[in-house]
Amino acid sequence: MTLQALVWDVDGTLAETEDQGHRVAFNLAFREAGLPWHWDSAAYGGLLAVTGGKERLLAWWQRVDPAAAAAPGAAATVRHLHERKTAHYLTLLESGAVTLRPGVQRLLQEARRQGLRQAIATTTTLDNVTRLLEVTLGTAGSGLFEVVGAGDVVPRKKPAPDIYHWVLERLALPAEACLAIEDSAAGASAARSAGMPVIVTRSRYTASDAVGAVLADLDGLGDAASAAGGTTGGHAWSSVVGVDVLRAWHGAARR
Ligand code: XBP
Ligand code: MG
Repeated sequence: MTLQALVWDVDGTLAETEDQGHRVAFNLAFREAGLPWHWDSAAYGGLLAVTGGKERLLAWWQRVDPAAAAAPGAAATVRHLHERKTAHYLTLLESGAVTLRPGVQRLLQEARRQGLRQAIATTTTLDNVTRLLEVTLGTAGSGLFEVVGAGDVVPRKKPAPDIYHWVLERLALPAEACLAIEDSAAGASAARSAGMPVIVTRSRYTASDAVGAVLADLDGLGDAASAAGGTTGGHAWSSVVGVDVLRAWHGAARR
């Protein structure tokens, strides 16, 4: 089956959003609420094992103060803290704290020119996606994506396949006609469980993730200034990821 759509993850894949974005925003929300919590860069890597900001917050709270995290009103506190975190994150995006990873804009535009359909499947909040696309790609940014699956539209976040199923239903395509671009073990697992072939462009916090079977395991998409590197089909690979390369990998997987 020929490749018809690219399905992009956001955090870690389109942009390195976690360390300078989400983590900073969580800490601002904690300080504002008078909480003595602070997530440093190193500790945050471990916290990412729980996907979803509200879920991550609750898991942390259960670890540091299980009684308080189980008390009535805890869920409302998590919701409030997360709302404030999202507000801080949006402000950070507007300040230019986060930029697209090398090669992302190039591949998005090339895919559009070649008539590939494009969608997003992410765990993060929809407003975060919309604002990231606006500040990095301008007002036409969101228009590149036919379907945006984000956050709480599904009950179970990655590594569950739910968000990929949600997106596939709206694209009205079989999973094998698509290719997911992910950066983490949880993301790769979500796509694979939905039956979608996947490539991984590892990000700051996912360098040592066990990503499982993927069409290509790379350090990025690469650009004219600097090639991407990694492995595909058990062989070392170094070049720039373009639509032709994606079509070849996708085709080889289907044979
Ligand atoms: C991203 C996430 C998100 C972000 C924070 O995972 O797990 O929780 O860290 O976003 P993926 P929210 O890249 O696999 O989609 O706070 O809006 O949930
Ligand atoms: Mg990701």
